[in-house]
Amino acid sequence: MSDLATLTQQALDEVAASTTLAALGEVRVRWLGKKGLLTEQLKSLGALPAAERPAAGAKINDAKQVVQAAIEAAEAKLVAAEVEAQLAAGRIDVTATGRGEARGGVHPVTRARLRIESIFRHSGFEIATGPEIEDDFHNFEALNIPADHPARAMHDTFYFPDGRLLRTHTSPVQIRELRKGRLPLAMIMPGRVYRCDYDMTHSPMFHQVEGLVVNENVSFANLKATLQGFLQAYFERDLRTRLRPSYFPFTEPSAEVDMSCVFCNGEGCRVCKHTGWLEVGGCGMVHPNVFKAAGVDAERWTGYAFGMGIERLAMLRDGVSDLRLFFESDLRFLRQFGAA
Ligand code: 2NL
Repeated sequence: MSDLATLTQQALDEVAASTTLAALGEVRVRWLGKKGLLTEQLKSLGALPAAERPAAGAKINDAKQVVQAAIEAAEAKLVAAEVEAQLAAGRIDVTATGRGEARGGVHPVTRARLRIESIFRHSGFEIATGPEIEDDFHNFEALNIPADHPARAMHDTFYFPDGRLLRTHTSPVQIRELRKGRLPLAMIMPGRVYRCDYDMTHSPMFHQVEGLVVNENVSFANLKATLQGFLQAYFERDLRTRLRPSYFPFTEPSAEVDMSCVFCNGEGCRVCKHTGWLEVGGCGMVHPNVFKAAGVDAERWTGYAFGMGIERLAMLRDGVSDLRLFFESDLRFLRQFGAA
């Protein structure tokens, strides 16, 4: 029985050396299992004289108890360590500095529209909006564009099966406002418009801003002054404007609006094709037929109207050379405007 102490110490050493619960389980089986090394000692009791057996048996059971207790203590430690490790792995430092949030931003076309709205609002214009799905009357008929008019083909209109359409300009909003009969008025109508067209300089959806001023004795000179004042405010510099005779069914007389080139100050460069001028829109005096369709007394009231492309204004101010960049949602482009 002298080697019982040695065996016990050996078992305790193995318990101490076990660094995992699995290893500890193996130690338990090796020493305390049915065929364990300490359990086997009980079988050797038969070789002893009967008088010595009880004392020897008690010693073996004591040894088993010591090893059993050591295993349980080691097991408790390993379980506690495992729980600690799991907690540490899932720990969140609530005092850590945040990574910051991507805040998003305003699209360059929207920024241009807001800038345009602000300038006109400061000179007494109201801002009106209307539906993007329109009917033939508001988009064409009331604007002096009858069914057989070549301007209809020009507009490349998107039609719905029921005859309604995506508005090709924001003029129908002006018809809706005129029909409310609240005169005099000074308004701009910004918004999305649609034409079946796509290349370097055309997008099937783009933005337009139209303006309309109706009062007694409104003149072509008032129109030119408004456009000149707006363009100077928008581009933040002195520039010249020029009205070139043109044709629109809804205005008479009609003109194209040119401004001196903002890149060369009218000297001539690649952007203005060496003319010194950039075309930025169209305008004219409201045609009597438009007033008639809108229920406005053309004998008493006069009006001017104009239209400009918002993308065109944004491109010229921000130096963007391809219209399509506005519609591709490329963050490398958008981030240059503080957007996205
Ligand atoms: C352009 C030309 C223009 C108008 C729009 C208008 C609206 C009514 C009556 C008369 Cl209700 N005119 N709008 C007039 C002249 C030109 O737009 O080049 N736009 C981008």
